[in-house]
Amino acid sequence: MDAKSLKIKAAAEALTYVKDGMRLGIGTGSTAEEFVRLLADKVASGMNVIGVPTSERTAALCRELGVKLSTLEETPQLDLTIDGADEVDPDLTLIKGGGGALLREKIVAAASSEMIVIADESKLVNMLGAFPLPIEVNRFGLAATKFAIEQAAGKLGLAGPVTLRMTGDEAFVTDGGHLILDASFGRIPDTRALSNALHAIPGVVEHGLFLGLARVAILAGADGVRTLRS
Ligand code: ABF
Repeated sequence: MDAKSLKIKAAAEALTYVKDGMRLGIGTGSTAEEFVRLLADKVASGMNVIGVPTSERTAALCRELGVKLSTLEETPQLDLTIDGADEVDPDLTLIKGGGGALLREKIVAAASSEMIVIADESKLVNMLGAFPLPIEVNRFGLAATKFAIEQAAGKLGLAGPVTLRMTGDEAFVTDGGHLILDASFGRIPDTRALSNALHAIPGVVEHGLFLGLARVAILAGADGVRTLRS
């Protein structure tokens, strides 16, 4: 089964958790886009939901397909967020941010009573870290922040290249106007310690480790859909 079909299967299963009247957080990435397409079909046939998008890209797709949008200013509490991930571990700790939307994704997930992750089963790993950890940073003091990240990681026994994400010749800029450093530290045995260490660095806006946010992961594979709960 091809990757797109797996994403559609995971998205379709997630849609069964969506009930009429819900306030939804809507994720970013190719799997979340499949969810938006299926949700739009439900909306077209009469389901009434509002969505808070986690990126401008997702907002544009929702508008195009007729999914009604809100903001966290208008709707500060959400019922359910559905989003993709770059890696998922068995405790449902995640690495996110490969799509560059981690800050809004984390704010939206934290504003939701529940978060469901949708992915193909290749995203499930025993220990996070093969996927480089995205870290959203302020533009000011970039080199100092990068140095501080390397130092903090070193104290936890983590090392590896920390590189500025680029789009062609230009630095990639997030929807919030920040930059992203991708940290290739390899396997991360203590995600809580790394999370705390990164949060202690002033230039770090947010990082892509999602701890304690996802309660359900829907993972699609050739043999069917598996639902993991934390
Ligand atoms: C977002 O999209 C991210 O946090 C993650 O980086 C990415 C996953 O994308 P895809 O579903 O395209 O693999 O959810």
